[in-house]
Amino acid sequence: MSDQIVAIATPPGESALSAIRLSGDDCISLVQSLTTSSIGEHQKAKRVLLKDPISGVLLDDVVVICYRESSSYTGEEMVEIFCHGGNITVHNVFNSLVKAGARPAPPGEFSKRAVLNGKIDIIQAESIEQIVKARSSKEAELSLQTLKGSLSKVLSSILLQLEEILVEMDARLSFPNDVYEEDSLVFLRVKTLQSEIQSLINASSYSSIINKGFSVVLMGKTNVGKSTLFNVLVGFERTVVSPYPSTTHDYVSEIVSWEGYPITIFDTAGVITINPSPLDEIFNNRMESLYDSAFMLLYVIDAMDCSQEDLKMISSNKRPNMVIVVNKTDLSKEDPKWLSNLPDDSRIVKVSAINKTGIDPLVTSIIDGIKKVIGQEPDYYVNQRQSSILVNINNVLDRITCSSEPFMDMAVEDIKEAIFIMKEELNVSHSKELLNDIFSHFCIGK
Ligand SMILES: Nc1nc2c(ncn2[C@@H]2O[C@H](COP(=O)(O)OP(=O)(O)OP(=O)(O)O)[C@@H](O)[C@H]2O)c(=O)[nH]1
Ligand SMILES: [Mg+2]
Repeated sequence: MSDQIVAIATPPGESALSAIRLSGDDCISLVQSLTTSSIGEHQKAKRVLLKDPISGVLLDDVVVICYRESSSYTGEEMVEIFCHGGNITVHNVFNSLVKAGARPAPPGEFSKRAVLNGKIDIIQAESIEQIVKARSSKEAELSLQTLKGSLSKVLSSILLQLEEILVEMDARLSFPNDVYEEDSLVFLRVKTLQSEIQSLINASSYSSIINKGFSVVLMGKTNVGKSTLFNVLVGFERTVVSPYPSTTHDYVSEIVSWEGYPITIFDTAGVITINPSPLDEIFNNRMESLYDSAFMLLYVIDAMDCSQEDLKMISSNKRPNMVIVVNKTDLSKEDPKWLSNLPDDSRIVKVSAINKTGIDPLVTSIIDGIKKVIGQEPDYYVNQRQSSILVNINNVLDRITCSSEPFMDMAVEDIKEAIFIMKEELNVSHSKELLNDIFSHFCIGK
């Protein structure tokens, strides 16, 4: 028997529609007690009037969809009610459902039930949360792959291989007189498996980069056109542009999404190295830490006015992810002479921010920089929790593969421990505490 739970599944505030979800035995009858129209047909949308079960007051004109256990999200009887949005009506409907006997669901309760009823595994449940919280389309795309089972499949295959290795090791201990290949070959299989696990751990750093996003910082002397370029890149007049030096103080940032990558672009105060005032020093220092933590630096120079100072700053901030942006090319017909003084491996893009020319090659160069660093895109999203468990498993397996002379009886125990961690913490079986911990981070109604 599962009790009936109810939650408002859409965020609060004014909106055309709000959704309420119910799950649990006989929850269709519970909703039926609020309407005189007959509901209950599986997966058929039905428009009905809902009334409070006690006072009989009209609550709302809603659309109801009922689901039978076999094809519902939770694996239990479910109802979804689409009512008018806003702050009042949806709460009235929700309160009446509670009065009729449903219990308000804590965060993640629906997904927890889906896992307990075998509709999805924990990895898939976590990917649903990642889809909901995704900050870029890349993150959502990867999480969707994980929901479709890409990561669960790889983990199941690793578990299967561990179990096969265990059988093999057990046989050698139980029947020592049988003829086997050398023991070292079994230990080699463990090593191969570890590199598979390692590639999942590597995928987690990809996932975390995709989650955090990439910071692209504009740097350069005052008046070279950083803010003009910033406004072009972010697509609107976000920051003030003027012909007066030091227009931008401090920094300004905006998030853009190019090819699905979340990118935060920073416009900064121009660097003042000659006779800086105490205030200039404060801004210079503040910008320094931004340059240091940047994923990519766009060093902007004025095509008509490049000095030794620029060359000095380029070489002192040099890093693989640096693009030298020559701006105001509309003012000079020929390439500035000092271009040849830049280091040979400099990536140079010529633009005119004011005329919006050369912007596409600059964007391409930023995206290429991102792709180069993140390398091969995995097929799944591996979150921090999953990654630390995988690191744990690899540490356990290291006891076998890092030992100069591993003993078979001790190796069996290590493999058993690795299997236990995989089953307990990653997927196959699950403790109640683990479920509670994971699902407490979920949204209400998920
Ligand atoms: N001709 C031309 N002028 C430009 C271009 N980009 C910017 N400018 C002009 O250069 C001046 C300075 O531009 P900003 O974008 O404020 O320069 P900045 O680097 O942000 O300056 P600070 O905030 O003072 O450091 C303004 O008058 C802009 O109109 C360009 O591509 N061509
Ligand atoms: Mg500026």
